Amino acid sequence: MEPQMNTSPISFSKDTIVAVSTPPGTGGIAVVRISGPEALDITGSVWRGRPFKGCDSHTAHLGKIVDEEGNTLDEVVATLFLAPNSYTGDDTIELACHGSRWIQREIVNLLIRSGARSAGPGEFSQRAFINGRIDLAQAEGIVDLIASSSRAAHRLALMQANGQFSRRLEELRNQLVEFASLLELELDFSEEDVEFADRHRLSELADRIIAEVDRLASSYSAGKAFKEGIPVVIAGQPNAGKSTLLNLLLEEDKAIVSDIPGTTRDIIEDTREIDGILFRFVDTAGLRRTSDTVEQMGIDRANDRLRRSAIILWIVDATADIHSQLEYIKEKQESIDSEIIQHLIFNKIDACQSDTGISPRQAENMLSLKAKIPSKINISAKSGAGIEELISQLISDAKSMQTDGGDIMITNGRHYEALIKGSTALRRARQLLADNISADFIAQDVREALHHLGEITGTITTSTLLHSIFSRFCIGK
Ligand SMILES: Nc1nc2c(ncn2[C@@H]2O[C@H](COP(=O)(O)OP(=O)(O)OP(=O)(O)O)[C@@H](O)[C@H]2O)c(=O)[nH]1
Ligand SMILES: [Mg+2]
Repeated sequence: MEPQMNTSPISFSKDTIVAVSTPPGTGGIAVVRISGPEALDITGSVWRGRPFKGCDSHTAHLGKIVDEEGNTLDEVVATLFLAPNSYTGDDTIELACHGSRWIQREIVNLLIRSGARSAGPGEFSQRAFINGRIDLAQAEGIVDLIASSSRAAHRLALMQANGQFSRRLEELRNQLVEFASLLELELDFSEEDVEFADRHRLSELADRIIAEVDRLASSYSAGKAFKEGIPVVIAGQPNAGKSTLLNLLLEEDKAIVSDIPGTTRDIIEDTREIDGILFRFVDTAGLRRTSDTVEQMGIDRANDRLRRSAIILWIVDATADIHSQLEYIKEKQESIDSEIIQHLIFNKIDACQSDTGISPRQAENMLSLKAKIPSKINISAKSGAGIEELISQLISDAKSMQTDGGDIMITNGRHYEALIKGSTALRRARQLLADNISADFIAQDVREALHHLGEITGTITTSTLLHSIFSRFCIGK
């Protein structure tokens, strides 16, 4: 019942590859990495120091790199990782040299002249995959780990890179294999009329697997938000103080502020890490009915971002007509998913004689009941009053998104697509079970589901898929 491995050839050669693994530019030190069956011989031919042959793995050695004329290029520290205990699974040497661009380039060129080949993007990781050191989901986790820019994004990437996500998928695949073997059993005994009891058990198992696949798939929108920054869209009527609030939240003069209504025309956004969570704050054009074509284009963009946000801050100018603003917001909410967290922010409280006179309950009643508007927060974007309350609200919103998705969250679009395809195939199988269709038809859908889940970790791969994944890595990784 295991799916057929895709037999399209994965093109890889067992030659020895070399690249600078540290970022381009000048630094205190740089690391040149060489990996492959000839790594020790090729490096050894330009090395003046203790011979590598006979050295233990995971040891560091001081020596010199010399060119064909015997000129010293640099004094370096060579760290040895012997197969199979290296990142790639092949013999690997990391040369820590002085960080001049010239030295880096000369050492790489010398190693190429001595028999190594310049590595393509992600080629070290691709070898690690081919040698069975890591699976595809782990390799993608490593890319995310390198790019991670907040504690939350780092945690999600690590979970993927260290194989926690892969193990969960493996469990799911095992359950599917069990499902498939139960189907076989039914086929074997179909003459003996035990079908009914078996089908009940099968349906239960299918439901459990579908629920878990769906849970993983549904964690994607939150997972993606944690990775790229949780989109918090600031919206409201012109002059409400949206850009002033954006600048306050970003701690930077990012957007132009003026008392002319309609100052902001385009989307202005940036990220900031707060309490280990990356937020993406988005300022938008003031919402109003307008005959100005350019302003209307800005408002269309604002509407688009509102629909794609995770959190909306509806800014109400407390010094202007509150009722008409709330009416307008209520109208806007019609086209917004009720899953999006929304808050009412009354701004300019410093300029109000008294409180806004509207209780949170009254404000909530005026707005659509289906929307999640847990709070009304009074702030002054100008003086900063109330901003701590707003920020702690945002942090608790983000944390609630995290627990909604359970412990493992997916952050990769490729994994999401595979899970959705897997779930669709399983739902078909579930329906066939309910309709009492013969087991061989059901088995076909189960095989398809196994195929899609296998694509995530690379049990099932094609060379096109591998190429598209590893080409997104940087050179030297
Ligand atoms: N008194 C007071 N004035 C504020 C406050 N926040 C913003 N303002 C003023 O309100 C005016 C409009 O502020 P903006 O931040 O440009 O408003 P906006 O919502 O971005 O406006 P548009 O871009 O036109 O939609 C400016 O003169 C700000 O100085 C506040 O908390 N208190
Ligand atoms: Mg503005």
